[in-house]
Amino acid sequence: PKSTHLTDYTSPAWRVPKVSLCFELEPEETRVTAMLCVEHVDGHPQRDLVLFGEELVLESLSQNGEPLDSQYYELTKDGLVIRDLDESCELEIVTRIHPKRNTALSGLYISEGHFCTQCEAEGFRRITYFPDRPDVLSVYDVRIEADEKRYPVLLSNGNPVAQGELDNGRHFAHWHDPFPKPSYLFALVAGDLACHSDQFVTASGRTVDLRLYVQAHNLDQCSFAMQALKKSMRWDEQAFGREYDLDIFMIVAVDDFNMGAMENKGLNIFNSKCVLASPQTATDDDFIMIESIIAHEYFHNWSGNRVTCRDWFQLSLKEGLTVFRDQEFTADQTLPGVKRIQDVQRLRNLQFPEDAGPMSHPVRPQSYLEINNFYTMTIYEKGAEVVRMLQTLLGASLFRRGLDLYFDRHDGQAVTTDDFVKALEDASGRDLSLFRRWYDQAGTPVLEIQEGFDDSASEYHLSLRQHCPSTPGQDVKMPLHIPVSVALFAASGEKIPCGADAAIETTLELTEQQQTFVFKDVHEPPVLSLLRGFSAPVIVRDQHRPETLAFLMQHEDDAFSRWEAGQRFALNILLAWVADCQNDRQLLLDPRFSQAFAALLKDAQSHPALVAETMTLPSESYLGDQLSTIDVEAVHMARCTLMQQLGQQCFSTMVEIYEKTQGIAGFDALALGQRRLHNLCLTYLCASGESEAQDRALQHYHHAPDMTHTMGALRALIAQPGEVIHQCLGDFEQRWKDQPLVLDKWFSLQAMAPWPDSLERVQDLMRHPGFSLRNPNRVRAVLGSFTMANPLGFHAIDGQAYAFMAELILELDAINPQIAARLAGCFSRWRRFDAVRQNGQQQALQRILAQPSVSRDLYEIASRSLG
Ligand code: B3K
Ligand code: ZN
Repeated sequence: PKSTHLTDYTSPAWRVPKVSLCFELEPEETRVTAMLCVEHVDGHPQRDLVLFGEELVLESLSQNGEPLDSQYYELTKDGLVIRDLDESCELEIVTRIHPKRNTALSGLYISEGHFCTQCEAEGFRRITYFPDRPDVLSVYDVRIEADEKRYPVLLSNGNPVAQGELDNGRHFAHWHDPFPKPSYLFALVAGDLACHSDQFVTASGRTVDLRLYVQAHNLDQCSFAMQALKKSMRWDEQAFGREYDLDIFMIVAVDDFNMGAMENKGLNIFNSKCVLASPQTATDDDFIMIESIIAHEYFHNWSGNRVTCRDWFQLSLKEGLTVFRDQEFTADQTLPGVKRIQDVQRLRNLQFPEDAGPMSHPVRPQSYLEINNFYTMTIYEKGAEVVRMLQTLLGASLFRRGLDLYFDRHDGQAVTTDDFVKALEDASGRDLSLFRRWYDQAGTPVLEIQEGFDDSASEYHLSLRQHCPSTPGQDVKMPLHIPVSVALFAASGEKIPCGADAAIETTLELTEQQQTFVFKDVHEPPVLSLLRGFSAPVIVRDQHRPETLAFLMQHEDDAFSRWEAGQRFALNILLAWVADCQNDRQLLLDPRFSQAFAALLKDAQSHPALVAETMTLPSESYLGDQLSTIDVEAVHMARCTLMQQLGQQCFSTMVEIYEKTQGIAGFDALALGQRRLHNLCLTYLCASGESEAQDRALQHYHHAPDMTHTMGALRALIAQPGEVIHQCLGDFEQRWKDQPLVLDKWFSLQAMAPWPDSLERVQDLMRHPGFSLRNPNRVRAVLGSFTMANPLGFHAIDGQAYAFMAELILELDAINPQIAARLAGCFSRWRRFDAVRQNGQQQALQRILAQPSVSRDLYEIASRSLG
């Protein structure tokens, strides 16, 4: 397979200002008649019209109503090349496609009897021959014809124009989208769907119809998503001055979907998992996730749709920016500090390892084989961090001015990340040329610090040094422009002025490999608070002593930094314990940590959410990342033992907190935090091993008023196999076996359970009548959870899980390459393990690559992982 390079980009030779599509829908075979107005770009050296196409049957082709003679076109393996067209003409292309056979879920396919589409990144070429690239923008007219009984609802982008009856029980609908858009934003839905509707009045007073389409039996799970949509629409007006632009905004929920959701213009299509929710079926975390995805897709209407990407190398232009926007939205709805902590955790647990492994790539990659493999943590989460740093450097108001200029200047265009940075430069007057390196340089920078205090001069000196480990294809790294927010604490816990105008917090700008910053008028050796709010996506190397960490846990006023002090403290202990496990030493808890932990619990009443985050120990995968060789058993043992000891030592306090946070209702930040704490205390109580705790958990399960509590009990119990958890799991299955989205929680929990015989259990789950390899949610629930969240099971030393997964991934590849490729990411960290596990994973990757029919998606992941 051939890779695509950023440096090979050339602008399109042909424009397609207008497209009319007519779909004659039938599951087995659908006819698509496409009418393209094409115009050659004056002076463009390329004269041939190159159209992409995949899995299409060409029925006919004509220019201005005249059939094209076969000497003027050529069918290639990637599509269709047409020669000697008039400079400007109308091209009619009739193709046939096979929605029912489309198990890849890209292009037009069927989910639960409904037609739906997924065109990003390159699915439109599976619908018709087209210049399927994001820099070709067209106005779409879409006519859909289908059987009226089976498909009463017919939807596409834009505004509805007409609908009516046809012969033979068929009907049609006609949609027009006045905003020029790239083909990846095209969407069509047809089916027997129920509708939950509402309205929204925009800031300028236009009324927009809002519609949420779901299967009739899910109509009672729509109201939360609708509220979230309205909140998002209002928030984007208030926070960013962005108003909605069509007369109607639709969301459709489908059960079979490769990812979370898709921002098609005016017609967002969602994985039903990311829409449907009621307190009975969804946890607090589900609700928060749903709200943020609704917001994310809605925000794309400006950051992605009105202003889109020139090519797929610019993907983070829309994704990084939109993640940043949805993070800001959620922060505004809840507690900003807690939201920041969660985002940092996500980045560290998922993006840092990606950037430290064989799949590492810059926020703007240089090349790819299959673009669908590049919807990564780096593009999304690191991309959002890059935007956040820009905001930090410019300050909120200049940043906002820059964004306004960006949207204004590029409305209706397909642009690059450079255009984005340029708009920020022009609006702020700042030079961001050095900053641009963040887009091109892969890897997580490491900051090293050195402190000095000059008593006689009353000066505190802080030296910062940056370096970035080399990444595949990038050996030489340049210094980056890194905003480092700092504050200084006096021993009293008061902050010492350290910035201009005696500010108590300041942002240092590190632009060289090493710089020393001098703080004057500092009269005692201060305690440094570094990288407040996690002001840059970097790793800080320092040797914080336990006393300093305990001090910061107590006095920090920046939520992230306070949490961070607790995490570091726990991390130091856990890492020492991993070594102790490996050397058969006893695991003895540093009393300073128990004290700090106990002190933390005192704040449970006032800051439940923050305390809950701080009580949550670093994940096993993050711990593994800190070791030179990942030792899954020792890591698991160390972490479980710390939970056990903390549970034992703080048992009565936790019981107290648990009881005080019982029966909390409501969805405000306080209630969310209290419920989180409630469940977490139960987990610690169970971890203590006291039998009383198990009884409590069983009661908790049986009296759970909602799914948040139900899952709280199951999660607390899952750490230990036994009678109680099996009883609860059996009950859960009976209760929810007909609700696939809820049953996924049951699948996932068991696939993650760190019990012996994990592989057999996973194989059993796959034989469950509710499981199917064809449904991405089921695959993620069972196999995604097993490979990503059950290190003990997946990395079992006998290597059986590796071999099993290799075969399964190949089986899946024949059904759905995107899902197979995602899953294959489980082998990408193989070099980080011991020799036996390295060998097992290498063999799995080689087995995958030995398959002659392997897809491009899977080939790219497996071959890059193997290195
Ligand atoms: N833009 C889509 C992701 C498309 C993934 C294609 N493989 C959803 C989102 O990020 O909003
Ligand atoms: Zn997105």
